[in-house]
Amino acid sequence: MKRVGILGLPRSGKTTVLEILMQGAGSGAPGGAARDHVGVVRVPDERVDRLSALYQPKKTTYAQIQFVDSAAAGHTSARAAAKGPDLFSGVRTSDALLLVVRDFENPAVPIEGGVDPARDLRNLQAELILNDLAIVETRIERIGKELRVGKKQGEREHAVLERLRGLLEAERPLREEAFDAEEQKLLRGFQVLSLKPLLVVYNQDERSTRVPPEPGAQALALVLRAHLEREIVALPPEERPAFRAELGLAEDGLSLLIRACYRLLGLVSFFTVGPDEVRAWTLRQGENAVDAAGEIHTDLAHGFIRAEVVACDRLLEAGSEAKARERAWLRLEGRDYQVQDGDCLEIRFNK
Ligand SMILES: Nc1nc2c(ncn2[C@@H]2O[C@H](COP(=O)(O)OP(=O)(O)OP(=O)(O)O)[C@@H](O)[C@H]2O)c(=O)[nH]1
Ligand SMILES: [Mg+2]
Repeated sequence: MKRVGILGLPRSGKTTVLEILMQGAGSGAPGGAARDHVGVVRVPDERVDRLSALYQPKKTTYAQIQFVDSAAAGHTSARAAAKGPDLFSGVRTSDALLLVVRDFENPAVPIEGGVDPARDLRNLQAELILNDLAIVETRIERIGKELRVGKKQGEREHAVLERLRGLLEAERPLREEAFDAEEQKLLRGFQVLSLKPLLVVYNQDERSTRVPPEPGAQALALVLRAHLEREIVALPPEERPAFRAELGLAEDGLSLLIRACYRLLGLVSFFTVGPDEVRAWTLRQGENAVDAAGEIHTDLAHGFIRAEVVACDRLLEAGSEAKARERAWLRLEGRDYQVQDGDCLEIRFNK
């Protein structure tokens, strides 16, 4: 399951955003700001509904994305100096970041210097870069020591780290850079934050007409009226559309956010079908049949032989796997097959 980490300055609306994502169902564990709140969000998908209508399975499972509401950003350096807890630990292993930026007036929640989302966004981005720089420098120091005592295997890593340091010192987020396969592999181990795809959310009130700035490569920005959206998800589902129409809001905030995360992460959905379960899974675009098998179970990836593939539209049109096979719409694909959005897969594997 893909994880999206929610970050933002204190009182910017992070928890409110998570509550919307949870469709007003509550975000789970109560607790103070320092504690991570986790929400698993069901991804609405009418293809799953249609497959489920066809198979009448015992169970229907939608794709899920996990959202983590982290502790507030800010004061990281002071904390680091005091060797306090890592404020970003909750989002360090996430696949993408959702940055909540305050763009609402609220006298009950004062903000130093007044509401200024562009300033806050700049500060947050700088915070991520500084945090990455600290990681990179610590690692450079350690490898430097090893190199001095004659351990040569760190040379390549050292070169990559020096490149990262140069970029970060120039205040360039790593997500905007191109890295080759070897560098990417190294980077994964560092868990750097400015490399993660970024969704910037301006949390706006009715008065604001600010437009978020161009967020750069591998990033998206959107406007959300979190306060209002939360009121809407607090209503029973059948009352929501009318209320939304009354307010002149087109798409609901929930699906807006989820679709943005899908696009940002370059996600595709694939399905497994049968009388027991119809289920949607997510992969990153470009991932192959073995990756798909691994999402389902590691055993399936290890013993992978072949995948039987049919596009879900075709399967729905044929009405059954047998009829799809008759029409030669089912294909056998090997390990390297790039899974397409909407594929139904059956993995053949050795136990
Ligand atoms: N007027 C107004 N108030 C908002 C809006 N969004 C959030 N708030 C309020 O601002 C306060 C902070 O919102 P939260 O969602 O708790 O923000 P947070 O980022 O999780 O806060 P911390 O976890 O304490 O850092 C709450 O009192 C919200 O009701 C908004 O769009 N308009
Ligand atoms: Mg909060």
